Amino acid sequence: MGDQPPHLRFTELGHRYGPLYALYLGPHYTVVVNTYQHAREVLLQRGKEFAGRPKMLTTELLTRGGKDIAFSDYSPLWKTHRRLVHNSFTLFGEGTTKLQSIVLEAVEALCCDLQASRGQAIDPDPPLMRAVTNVVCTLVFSSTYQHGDPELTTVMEYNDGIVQTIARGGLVDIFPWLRFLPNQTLTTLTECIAIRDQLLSKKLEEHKVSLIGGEPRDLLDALLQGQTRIKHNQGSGVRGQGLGVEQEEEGISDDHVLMTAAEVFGAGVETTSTTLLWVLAFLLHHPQVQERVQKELDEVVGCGRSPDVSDRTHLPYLDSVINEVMRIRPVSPILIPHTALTHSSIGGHSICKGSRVLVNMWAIHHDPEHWDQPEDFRPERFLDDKGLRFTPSCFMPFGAGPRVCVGESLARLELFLFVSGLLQRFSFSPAPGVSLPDLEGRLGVVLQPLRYTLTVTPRPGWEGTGPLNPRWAL
Ligand code: HEM
Ligand code: PLO
Repeated sequence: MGDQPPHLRFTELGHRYGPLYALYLGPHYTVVVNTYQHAREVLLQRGKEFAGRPKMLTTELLTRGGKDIAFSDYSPLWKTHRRLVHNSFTLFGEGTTKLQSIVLEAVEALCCDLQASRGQAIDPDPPLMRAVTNVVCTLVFSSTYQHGDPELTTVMEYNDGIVQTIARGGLVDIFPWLRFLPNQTLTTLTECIAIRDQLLSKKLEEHKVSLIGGEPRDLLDALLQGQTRIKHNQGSGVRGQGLGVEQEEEGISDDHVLMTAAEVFGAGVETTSTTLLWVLAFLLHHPQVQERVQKELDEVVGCGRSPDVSDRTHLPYLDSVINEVMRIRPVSPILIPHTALTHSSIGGHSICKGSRVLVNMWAIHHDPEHWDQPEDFRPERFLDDKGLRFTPSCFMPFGAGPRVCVGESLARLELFLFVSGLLQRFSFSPAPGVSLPDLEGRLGVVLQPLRYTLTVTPRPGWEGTGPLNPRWAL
């Protein structure tokens, strides 16, 4: 049992000791929540009381001491910062067609990449990673890269370096005194962060020089404009909005803008690419599900045009497949650790200020009290008996409450456009003679499937190579 990944170990301990228990992880008193009822208390009913984050060595390094959103502790400045990011997303992306066209372009490029495999077995990870990284690069700082661009390679390499070391850095975070030992992991992490910061600082400086008023070109523009607006308000002494003196002095610094860009980058790439890899892995195991999605796409979209967001309401089965994948393999199975900001309670048990709280979303998504045969992959559980969408409230892959994922709508848009675009054009099957993907996965910074291969077959009408086939020019 010692070798089990944390989400499974915490679930098993719940079966043994009851669903709410506390343990010491290194020196840290940690409460583990395994049921929907208790998760609702922590995330929603008393969400504010549990909206803190613990300080961890690796994430302090990653975020210049908490100048980001995800790993920063609760403070008035964090709240302003989170709101700024939210507004920037809305301003730049949601509700505009810009975001959709960025994603559709990446889907197109990915399809060309996959087409080029010509029936050979391939590992879907690198092309998916490239496509998703390109979306985020365009979204954050308006760069779109061609295949093999050295800057794209740098971005993918440093990101991978951070992912590998942050995951292994877990030990360092639990036992903080280990930081005094020579540690290759920390050295690599520091190096990758330096490369990331150099690249992003360059982008930031370029944006500052070329920034003009009006429509933001990308997220960096939107953040810089928001930063100026907030500074301006503070300058004119707006204290009535709960802005503390400390915040007026601090404000949203360039470091905050830089760390936000880095985080949107990291979160945008890791979570979306991993979810897409899980979708393909489950489709290889369940070819009948793949066929049913394709049938729905053929009926609703056909093959004369690419699927777009306006089709989403008419594709409930496709949505239910994405939901079922996020239920059965949540990429963030124990969310990000929370801390109690004040003395509080869960299920009537008192919880001291400063306690760490882990919400085990894995246990909640596999709780037989709420899900019939939770280990089975059954997208229909997200449909009612009329075939319409149905979302049980204990489905929370993005968390909930004050710390809910800020990228949820972006992620949902991307997942929809990628999955629909891919399944419209291709069928995915196991490579001949190779075993099906392992479905257990490995918990690093996110819960990922182990590497696997598959074969890509163009569907009827999509056989020609890209530009030769008029349909590819849609
Ligand atoms: C936080 C899930 C995509 C940005 C989180 C949390 C989860 C999550 C579970 C932690 C909630 C908590 O601690 O209570 C997911 C999933 C995604 C996804 C399943 C895709 C399938 C994204 C994307 C972005 C993003 C695309 C950025 C563009 C963030 C940020 C936070 C966060 C900044 C921290 C929020 C905070 O602490 O206040 N996400 N996420 N995520 N996510 Fe996502
Ligand atoms: C991924 C590697 C990047 O280089 C840095 C980074 C920033 C934000 C993190 C992300 C990493 C991993 C996934 C996280 C995300 C914030 C929210 C998201 C933890 C470490 C999830 C799903 O919880």
